[in-house]
This record gives sequence, C-alpha cells and structure tokens, in this order.
Amino acid sequence: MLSRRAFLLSALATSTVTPILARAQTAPQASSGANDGAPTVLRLERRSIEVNGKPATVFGIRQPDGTFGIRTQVGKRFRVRVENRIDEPSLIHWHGLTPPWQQDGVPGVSGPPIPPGGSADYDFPLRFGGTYWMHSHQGLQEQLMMSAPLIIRDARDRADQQEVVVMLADFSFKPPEQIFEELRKGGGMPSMSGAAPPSPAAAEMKGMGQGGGAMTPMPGMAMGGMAAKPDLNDVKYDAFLANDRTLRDPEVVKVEPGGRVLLRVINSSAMSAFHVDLGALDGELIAVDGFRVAPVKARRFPIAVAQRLDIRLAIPRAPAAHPVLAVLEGETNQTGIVLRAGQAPVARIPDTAAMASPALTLDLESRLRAAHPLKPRKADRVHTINLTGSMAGYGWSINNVTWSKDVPPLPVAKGERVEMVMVNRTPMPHPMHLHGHEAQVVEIDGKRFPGAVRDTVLVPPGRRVVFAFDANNPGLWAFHCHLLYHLEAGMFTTFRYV
Ligand SMILES: [Cu+2]
Repeated sequence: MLSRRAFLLSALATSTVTPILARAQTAPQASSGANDGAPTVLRLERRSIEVNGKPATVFGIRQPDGTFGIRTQVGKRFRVRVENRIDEPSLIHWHGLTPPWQQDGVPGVSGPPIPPGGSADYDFPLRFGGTYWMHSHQGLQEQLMMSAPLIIRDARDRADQQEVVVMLADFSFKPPEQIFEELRKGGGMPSMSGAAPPSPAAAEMKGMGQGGGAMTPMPGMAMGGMAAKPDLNDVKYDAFLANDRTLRDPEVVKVEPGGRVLLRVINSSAMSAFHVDLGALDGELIAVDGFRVAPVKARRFPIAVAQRLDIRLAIPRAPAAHPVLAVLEGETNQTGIVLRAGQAPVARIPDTAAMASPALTLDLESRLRAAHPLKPRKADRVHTINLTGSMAGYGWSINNVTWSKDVPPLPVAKGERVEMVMVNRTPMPHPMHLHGHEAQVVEIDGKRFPGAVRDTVLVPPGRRVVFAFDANNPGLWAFHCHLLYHLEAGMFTTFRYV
C-alpha cells in the first residue's frame, strides 16, 4: 500500500454498458455514440477526518470503491456521473479542463446546481493530459474539502516513475459561513465594494507597481505608506493538510531508493499559498497547471491557490526519509508528506518551520516558458481587468464592480486572440482563474515573453499580468479570483461568445 489516499487504478472501463441519461446541463453534442463503458460515478458525500486528534466532518468526492477523484488517460472521453449525496445543492467544476460550457460546473453560469439526491452526467473528450483537480463551485463548500484530484495521464508518465499526489488544504473547525461573516464584519469599517471610486490607497498601489519588479513584498516590510505588512492570510486556520493529514501524523509514501518520482502537487486550499520545500532533494519542475514548461530545477517552488506543480525527483540510493513540505506564505506553518526510501526511520517533523516563508513573488512565473506556447499573434481584443476592493467590509470586485447576476459578460468573439490585462490595485495578492481555455502568461509589468500556459496566475499587489487565449470554446465562462472568500464577496466576472 502506498497510502490510504493512493489512487487505485479504478475500473474505468467496465464491461457494463449503461445508457447516458441526458440532463439539461449536458450539451447535446456531447452525447456521442462512442461506447467505452459505463460512466465513472463520483459521489459527493460527507465524511469524517481527524485533525490533530479532533474529529471533523468534511465533504469528499469519491468513487463507489472509495477512490478520491479520478485518474484517467488523455484521448479518452470524460464520462462521469456526479451523484449528490449531501443534504444541500452542489455542482462540481473540472478545474483546468476545457469542456463544453454547459459542463463547466459553475452554478448560475454553466447551469443549475444538482439538488440533494440528484445526479448530473458529463461527457466530453480529454484533449490534453496533466494534473488537474475538481471542486465544488457552490457557495463555500470548497472550504470543507469538496475537492479531489483529477489526473490525466499522457506520454509524460513513464513506467519507471512513481506518481505521488500531494493535495494541500487549509482547515478550520469554524464553519465557513462564520469565517466569511467575521471577515465581512472585520473592524466594522464601511464597505468599499460596489461602484466606489478607487481609494487613495489603491492609487498609491498603482504607483508602487512601477518599481514592483524589484520590490518584493516581504513580511514586515513597509510598502509605500500602506500597512507595514502585505495583506496575506485573511483567515487564521487551525491546520494545514496534505492528503487530509497534518505533520503530527503525516502520510508516509514508500519510494524506491534510486528511483524516480513524479510529484503532482495540487493546492486545493480555499485561501492559502505555500512554498513547496523539497529539503535536500533537487526537483525538476516540468509542468504547471497541467501544461509542460521548459524544466526548472530548484528545491523550493511557490504554489498559489488552485495551482498545480508537476515536479520530477530522483530519489538518492541511500535509505532515507525525505519530507516534502509546504510552508504557508508569510508564516512558519507547514504541512507535508514523507517519501520513505528503504528502511529509514521517519523523524517527527514540527508543524512550524524554523523560518517564515516569504510572500509569493512572480520570480518563478517570469522565468517559466511554455513548452508548447500559443502561436504568436496580435491581440484582437484586450480587456483591462482591474482587481479592486479592500479589507474594509471585505468588499472585492473587478473594475470596481461587485459580481451579481446583472453584471453583463465581457464581450469576446469566436476566433479572436483575447488578452486579459490584470492589474492588481489592492494590497492583497489574487490568484486569477480563467475557465474553459488554454491561457498563456504573455506579459508581466510591461515585459512580453512566452510564459507558461496555465489556468491560474498570481497577481501580487501593484503588479500587472497578462493572460492571452484563443476564443475557441464558445459559451458563457467564469473568470475570477480563486481565493474563496474574495470570490464569494464578488471578485468574479464572466465573458461570453457564440
Ligand atoms: Cu482575490
């Protein structure tokens, strides 16, 4: 046994054939006649875990045999039936995939949520492989771990390479609704959300952006007359989990001395960014958000909320325990797993690091180069996306507009090369997530370069980052900050084309 969370190669292709039950949110064209077995069933359930010795009830997305999420193969169809076995509506988003828009899993945008006891069917081709994940886009369910890995194997996966999935999460014993309520109340200052003009502080941030490249916000460092610290970690969590566990009782994965490991790190946290710390091991980053990059060697890698890192490791021949840690940005809290090569003792690892991890920067992002970039092309359409809002009243918005169903979608036309120019006018970093398209980072602070193809990019305070994509998947799509409580507060918008 690799671990209790290890993926079992599930019976994806069974001999039983069941008809696809059409549902409103299943695109008619998706129901092809292709007959490669029954759909994989994913059940949305409540489950119990133990966090530092205390019981907790969270959600889970599991197959009937207990497998968390899905591991499948590129080129196959994504044929899935989601069964809602919790007592509230839910809907699952296939984070990073490019399904027909009705199957994207965003309630109120892609379709209605699945009622308790109901189910929904999905069927679309898997055009590319990599490390993805799935999570509820309904309310605050993601905070309660309504999420799971979604691994699509491809030619990168080698027979002589052991796959290890590390799913990071932030955990609180407080109900998410209470967390949000407390953020909203925080200090009782008036709300800055809605159509309020940019605050002087925001204007100041803009000025700061000019020197932003050289000015890495560090904990405790004064930032242009703003608060002494950048705003990191709005929520004080009780624990940080790696595959459901803390470092008091970490997952220990047996690996081959001298063997190769492919680490698939998924940051499924609601609000927390980390630096992945490989200790004495040299890692080779080969993909971000599922897409290949020119390999980057390092022992520490930043990972923002919702991002993924594929890291190749060569395990030394000598028996040893190799912790793979994730240190919370701006703090010392850490979580992780242990790779155990041979009969090595596994020492207790403290759940705080000796030194605080710095705030995430764009240093790595600016070095990443897509292995398969978009074709160079002039943008046909440019949307400026000012990230706006403030901690006061916990109002977060895009272009000073707080999301509601009445906000018109951004216009896009089919076939266009679109650029989203994201400018952060707040003192908080925002991991921005674009749905349904292969997006590429093509500019940071005015410098053009063929950066990573990815679905989620961090925009730190005062910085400007440009996402380019080809409008090749018509529909109504979400585009938002992936910090759960920012999203809930209204840092969300849509774009549409036919
Ligand atoms: Cu945000």
